Amino acid sequence: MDAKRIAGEKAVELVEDGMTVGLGTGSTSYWAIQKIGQRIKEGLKVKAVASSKQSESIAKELSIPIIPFSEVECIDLYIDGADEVDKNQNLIKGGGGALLREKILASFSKQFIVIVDPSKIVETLGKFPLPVEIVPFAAELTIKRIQELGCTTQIRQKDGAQFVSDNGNIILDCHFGAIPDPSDMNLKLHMIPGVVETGIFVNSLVSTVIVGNN
Ligand code: A5P
Repeated sequence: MDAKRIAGEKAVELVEDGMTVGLGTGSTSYWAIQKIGQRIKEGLKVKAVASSKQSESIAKELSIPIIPFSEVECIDLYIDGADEVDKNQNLIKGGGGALLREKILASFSKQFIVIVDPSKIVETLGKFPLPVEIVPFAAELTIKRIQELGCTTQIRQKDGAQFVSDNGNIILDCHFGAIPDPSDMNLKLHMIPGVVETGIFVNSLVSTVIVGNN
């Protein structure tokens, strides 16, 4: 079986009746969402919140009850993928462009379960371009400040047009090569006005990393 599927389905074993579950975004989370849908058909009683419009629509097709954030008291379990996981369980996320909503969910969850295939495990973060969400206003100036931190940047495109996040913002892919101190880089990026969120998820947000092996 596909390693992403193995990781996604393993994480869903942690889901229990009565929980509010956070649904991640991407091709690994897809399998977790499918499995939750299957367990609901078998009688599991949960509510869910989604980290993206894409995951919300997959969940709705599977009749997973999605509740508005105004009704969320806490998220018991948030299951999501990652683009890189370093030896200290710091992450890069946002390959799908949903990093802001994903970080909000991770920070409000009692447990954040990261699901990956072995290719995502790295010694040091940064080979994968770091996604940073920035506001469109004066984006050129914000980008200059980000580049001063030692990276080259690309404004994310999709289907020949500028990618727009679910929050109406730009995603800037930042090529650092290596990010030896993820926590420090996250802080430095957050100091720049115009930066909304970064794809660095520091290890204090992470409860468990499940690596699927096939
Ligand atoms: C979405 O914005 C991302 O954070 C994904 O969780 C990440 O890109 C992993 O995606 P895959 O599971 O598709 O590799």
